[in-house]
Amino acid sequence: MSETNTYTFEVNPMTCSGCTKSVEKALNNLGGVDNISFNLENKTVVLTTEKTSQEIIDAIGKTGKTAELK
Ligand SMILES: [Cu+2]
Repeated sequence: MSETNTYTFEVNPMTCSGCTKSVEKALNNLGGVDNISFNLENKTVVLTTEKTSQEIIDAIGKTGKTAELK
């Protein structure tokens, strides 16, 4: 079993439910990501994953957004 970690990322731009949907889709396509929870006010996403934080940043980057580990 792989080690899982919980990370918080700030994502920009993230202004509406369309943004969260595209990020969520990218994370689901990546796989190995659970408990995805968005906060639009803080522009953050919290998730649990066996991936590295860099893999998450790269996956979110493919949506044209930037992700920064908090
Ligand atoms: Cu949006």
